[in-house]
Amino acid sequence: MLSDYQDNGYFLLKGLFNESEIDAILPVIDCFHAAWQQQNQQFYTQKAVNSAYLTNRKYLSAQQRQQLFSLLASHKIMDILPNTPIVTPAFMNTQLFFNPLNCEQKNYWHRDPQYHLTLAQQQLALQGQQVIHFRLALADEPGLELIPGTHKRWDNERELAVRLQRSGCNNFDDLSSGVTVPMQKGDLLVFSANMIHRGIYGKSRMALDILFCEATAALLEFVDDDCLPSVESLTFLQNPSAFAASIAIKRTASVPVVAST
Ligand SMILES: O=C(O)CCC(=O)C(=O)O
Repeated sequence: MLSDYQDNGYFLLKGLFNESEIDAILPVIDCFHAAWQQQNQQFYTQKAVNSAYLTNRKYLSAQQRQQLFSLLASHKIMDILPNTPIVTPAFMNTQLFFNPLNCEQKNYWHRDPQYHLTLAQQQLALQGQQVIHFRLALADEPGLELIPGTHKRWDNERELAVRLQRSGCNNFDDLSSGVTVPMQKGDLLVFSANMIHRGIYGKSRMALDILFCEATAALLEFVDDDCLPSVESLTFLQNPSAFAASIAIKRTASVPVVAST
């Protein structure tokens, strides 16, 4: 897995979770999604393809949040992190990807950091600290299209023109370097946030995305305190180390020592 990640920037784990494990978390996801839609009606109806901050207290009960934290800190998820280049993993955020209401809406090629970094900074980020997506398919979905190797190389001329909509290109134009990775319910796709990618809309897609990063203050600046579990509840999680790392950095205190169960 690690060499796949190093070479291509991604790997797919088929059937990591079984049907009943996914079904157990769906009521929590559905509850979040319904409440989020209500609060973000205009955005949802006009163009949204994802929401974020699922573990925030705003939408879920304490019990629902704990159920979600238990999944995110499960051995199944956490045991994959040593197969990535992240040395000290910290939890960053969660996102939920769904279909846009408008069936005509086009998907778009991007690198995640392009929305907050200059081009020069994006280039530098290719050698810097990693942010990695763990995308868990909650239903069968067309998946993602990824450009292998772009987690460590810069765009070629065509990729850059498409991604940035230059020289008459659109960010939804096809790129011959793209590889489509369809996903089935329970599959987990691990991929670099830096690489060029786009979602593929269709089916009843619903994917939970967990973002992990290297435990550095610069990256954890993006973490919302209200999305983290309480220190007391960490002991109930199978492997709380990524949450503990985020809490410690956010509090600029030492990492709480919590044994894995
Ligand atoms: O599924 C999508 O629509 C896009 C996914 C994506 O861009 C991401 O996870 O960063």
